[in-house]
Amino acid sequence: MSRTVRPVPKAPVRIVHLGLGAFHRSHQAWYTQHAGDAPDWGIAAFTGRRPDAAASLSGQDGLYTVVERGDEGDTFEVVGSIVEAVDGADIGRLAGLIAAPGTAVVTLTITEAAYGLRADGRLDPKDPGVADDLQQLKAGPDGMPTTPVGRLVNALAARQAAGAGPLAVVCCDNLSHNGTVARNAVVGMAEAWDPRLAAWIDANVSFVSTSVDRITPRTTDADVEAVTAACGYRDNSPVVAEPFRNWVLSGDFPAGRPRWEDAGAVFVDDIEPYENRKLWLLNGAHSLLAYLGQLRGHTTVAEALADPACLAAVERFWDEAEANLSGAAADGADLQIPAYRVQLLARFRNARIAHHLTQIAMDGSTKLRMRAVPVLAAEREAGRTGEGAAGMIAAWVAFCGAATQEGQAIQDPLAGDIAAACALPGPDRVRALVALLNEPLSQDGGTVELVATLAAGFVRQEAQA
Ligand code: CS2
Repeated sequence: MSRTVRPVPKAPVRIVHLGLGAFHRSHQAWYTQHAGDAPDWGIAAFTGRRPDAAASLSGQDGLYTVVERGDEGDTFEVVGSIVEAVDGADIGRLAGLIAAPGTAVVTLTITEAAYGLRADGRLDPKDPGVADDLQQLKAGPDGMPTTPVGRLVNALAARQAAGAGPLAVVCCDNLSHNGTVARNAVVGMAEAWDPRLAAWIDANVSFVSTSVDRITPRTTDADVEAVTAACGYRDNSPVVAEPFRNWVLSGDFPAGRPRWEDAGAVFVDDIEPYENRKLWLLNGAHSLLAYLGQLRGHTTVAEALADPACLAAVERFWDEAEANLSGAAADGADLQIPAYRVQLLARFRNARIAHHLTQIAMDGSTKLRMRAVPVLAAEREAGRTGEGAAGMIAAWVAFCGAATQEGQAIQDPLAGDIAAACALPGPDRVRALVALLNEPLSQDGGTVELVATLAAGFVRQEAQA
């Protein structure tokens, strides 16, 4: 067992993170701990959807165990790079830290759905969170923005006022062009509040794009017990993750950054090929398994992949994705797609990682826009049916239909629209659901028909099971 404990004294806060959850702790915090200059880079992490995570971590001085769970067994490491864990509602502390000249980097894992953007990538002023936060920001010092983007914009205004200089915002959510998405959200909200702040952000804040990867299921009570048994101490907030990890980054760090490359992070000029490889092959297969697997009665990724029908659907989608992926990076580096696929199957088959399909199924409308739509659109453009990508959308359509019929809530930012679409008769229902993912595809009669036929097949299979 390897145990690395935080150097004493605590590293100074130079990174502020929004979205303190399991993935941040198994990924960016792990990389920061393993950077050669780790003693100079402490993280202050603010909670998002789980405010209790701050209290739990603070109770153990920010320290927690990363359980690296391989096929063969577990290894344990204490990570100490998070030096402050704060309830996200504490916008005063957030503004204070972001206004501090020593703060150089802001990292984000706020979920794909939290950027409040329309399908065209611009700020959606009708998004309830965006609309409410704009009112809060306009209310001045008494305002209490509640979305991560609203809170960040509020804090950047404090940095502008303090004259603390430039910094980098590093988006670590699974979105295509995630740096641009973050920029659109932050600058869009600033523009609607105070155009001078928007101009300052444009001139001083760089938005770094990244592709992040490490399978990190939700921690269970059994995981807590396993750490107690193996390590002899009680950790209320361990994180379980697969041994594999990957971080590709592209962009400027005007105020510096940790030497994450010492821990294996890779810095590139053009991130798109890496981003598409990961989003389409890994995340795409995940979403397909989440919907088709649940329809076929499976609970975890490993279980679903052991079902030949699910595996065949994944392979069909991967063949299409691969046909539309560039096999080389801008510098000519071979992206080794066939080997990447083989490695992914092994990662998914790690049965010691219980990665629940319900966790992946959340926020499907946002995820499928990035995971299925680009492949389907490219296939249609090439004059092919796109049956593999259509199959992922069909599995989602069938899943939404079944959940609605059974009266189960769908966790999705568009849950209301999904419910309204599911109430429509057959062909209209499929068209309306596809339109929530991509309007032009919903106008393509062949695609809608294919999705409808595939979705009907998925439902029938479940009924027979
Ligand atoms: C998953 C991802 O929940 C999901 O949507 O596809 O969280 C996935 O596990 C990570 O991106 C792996 O790096």
